Amino acid sequence: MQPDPATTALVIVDVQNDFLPGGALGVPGGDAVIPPLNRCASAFAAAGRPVLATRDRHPPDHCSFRAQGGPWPPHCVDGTEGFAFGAGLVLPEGTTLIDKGTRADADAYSGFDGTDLAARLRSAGCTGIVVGGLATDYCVRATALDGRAEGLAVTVLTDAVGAVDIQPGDGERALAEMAEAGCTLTTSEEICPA
Ligand code: VGL
Ligand code: ZN
Repeated sequence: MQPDPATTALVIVDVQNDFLPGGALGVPGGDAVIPPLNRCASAFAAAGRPVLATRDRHPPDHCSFRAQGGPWPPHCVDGTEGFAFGAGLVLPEGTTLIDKGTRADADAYSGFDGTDLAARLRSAGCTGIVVGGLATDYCVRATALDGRAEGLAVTVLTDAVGAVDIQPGDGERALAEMAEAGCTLTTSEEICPA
């Protein structure tokens, strides 16, 4: 089932160098998300549908970093190369950027957490989102689940997400959880045929 084109936005989650191979928290094979996301971004923009891109944007002393007692190595520190979008990602003109995790004392996996993403979508008349990016088991999961909690129709592009998989199967479990919460799992081919 195709999402209603008139009211659906594309939300690209955290396709940043630190989540790509070679990055501080690199997702194995993570660059495979870029071609399908580029294709969908271009198709959404051509159809006049909103494209939004989230960024993990941490200060150097962020609470999620090990030095502060958090679980992660330093990553996506504002202004660093790791914070930058992957070089191959092509965001259409007019893409709305959503920064999260910007406060030292609070983490934010979800693109909705502490941001104006929900308000932006509402003001654009969106009742649904199509989600892809990194990482399946963290920020994609949290964004998709929060989208459902916001009452949005949520479609997750299974060929345009990649998992950290700290425990083997984390990505697959996250996808199952998203489906259980009412997200539609499909491929970029279904939504944006090549
Ligand atoms: C993420 C771990 C820490 C993500 C962000 O974007 O999935 N994962 N910060
Ligand atoms: Zn982070």
